[in-house]
Amino acid sequence: MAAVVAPPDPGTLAGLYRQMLLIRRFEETVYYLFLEGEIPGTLHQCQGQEAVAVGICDLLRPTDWITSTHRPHGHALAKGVTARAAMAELYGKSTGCCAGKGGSMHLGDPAVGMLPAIAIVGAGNTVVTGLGLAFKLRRTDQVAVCFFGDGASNEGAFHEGMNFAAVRRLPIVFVCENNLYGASTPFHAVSALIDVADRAAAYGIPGHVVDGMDVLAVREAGARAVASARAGDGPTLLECKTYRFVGHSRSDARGYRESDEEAAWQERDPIPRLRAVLVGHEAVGLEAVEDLESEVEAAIDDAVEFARASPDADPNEALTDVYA
Ligand SMILES: Cc1ncc(C[n+]2csc(CCOP(=O)(O)OP(=O)(O)O)c2C)c(N)n1
Ligand SMILES: [Mg+2]
Repeated sequence: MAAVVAPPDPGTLAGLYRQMLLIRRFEETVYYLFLEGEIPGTLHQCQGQEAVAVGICDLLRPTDWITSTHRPHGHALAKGVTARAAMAELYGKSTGCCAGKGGSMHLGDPAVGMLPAIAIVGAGNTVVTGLGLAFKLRRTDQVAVCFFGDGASNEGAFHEGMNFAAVRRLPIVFVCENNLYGASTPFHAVSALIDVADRAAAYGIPGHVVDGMDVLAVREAGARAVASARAGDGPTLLECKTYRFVGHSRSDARGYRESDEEAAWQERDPIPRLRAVLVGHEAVGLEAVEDLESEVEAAIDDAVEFARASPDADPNEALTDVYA
């Protein structure tokens, strides 16, 4: 099949690397801040899965929308929530993207086209059809993307959402991040099919398996799906095979996984993979990559300082933005 996006120029490649690294460093930083008791609640982190959020969101416009899950940090940063606003939200500060009222599992901001994340597994798969239907009725060319996990693909809402989107030819891309586990349950124990993508056939829409550890592969497959949705040709299901390098949530010691399996996926880490391409690129090179890495470090340090210095969420604001 012919490519629908031009091969990424050096600026685009550097941008993809920067975004993935920003997400990785954000996650690594909040991991320690949480253990030190600075960040309340719990965390579901996405180290290892960065290529999916970044490869897809790079294709979207600010006016396109995404839905996300209990594991939303990467989606939020990739769609344009700033590191400051995301960090402050995790701290429960009034400067957070939801004024500190949502925390980790509800990151989002309508201003950048991200519905605050929904932690009910599979719920986004029907909510996204409301976005898609609105875009269609208003005759805009906006696209909605629904990020969800392999576990969500066994919820009724997954099937309802796909069926409704297919039958109404809604401008939606369903992006399954198949990280092999729903909490501690391996996908093969709860699905007779190996590939979630095969389920698309039941709804008469295209379904594709994508290497979710390769940001360029995700971007290429995503471009086709986004273009098709924007052109009015209806939804696509993309299944990105990926892996979370960390536990399901902060209390998970990962006893249900073999260390060989973890090591094999670590070998496919999408970040060093793209770094090698950039370092070897005649128009980029090591020095530019190192500059970019320093920038990311500074952005994360700045986000932490900003969050620490911000005021707590205001109890008087509890009901603001809750009811229309
Ligand atoms: C309807 C519902 N059932 C159960 C849960 C508890 N729960 C939270 S995350 C999760 C696993 C989800 O797995 P998956 O969809 O593969 O996403 P991943 O955690 O791998 O990103 C479960 C069972 C929930 N939040 N919502
Ligand atoms: Mg999963």
